[in-house]
Amino acid sequence: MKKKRVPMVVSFGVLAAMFFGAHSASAQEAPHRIEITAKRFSYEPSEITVKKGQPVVLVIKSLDTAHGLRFRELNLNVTIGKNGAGELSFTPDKAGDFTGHCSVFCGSGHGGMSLMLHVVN
Ligand SMILES: [Cu+2]
Repeated sequence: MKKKRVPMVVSFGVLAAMFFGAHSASAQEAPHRIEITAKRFSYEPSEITVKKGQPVVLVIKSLDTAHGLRFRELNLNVTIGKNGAGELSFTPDKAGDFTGHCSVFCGSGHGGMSLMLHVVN
């Protein structure tokens, strides 16, 4: 009896590993959500790292006035209303460092309001 059971347990284990392996592979395709807060005149965090080829959603919330976030090189821009929120969904296709700037004039420190995006392989 025991001799017959062992191969069945092994093959079930292999099937389970295949199933869960495939399942976790598709779970990795879900966008990576990164929450960012914006307030005069900075983003928190001010630096983020994402993986090339992995879909990402940046969720930006304003804690005060209207702001925005633009990555000129990546052709991305979102504007956020007063105390509002906005999202940037994209899949980075090149590695490098990209600086995002606030795209809505928000006061005296607006020009220096930036966020560093690192895209790694
Ligand atoms: Cu601004």
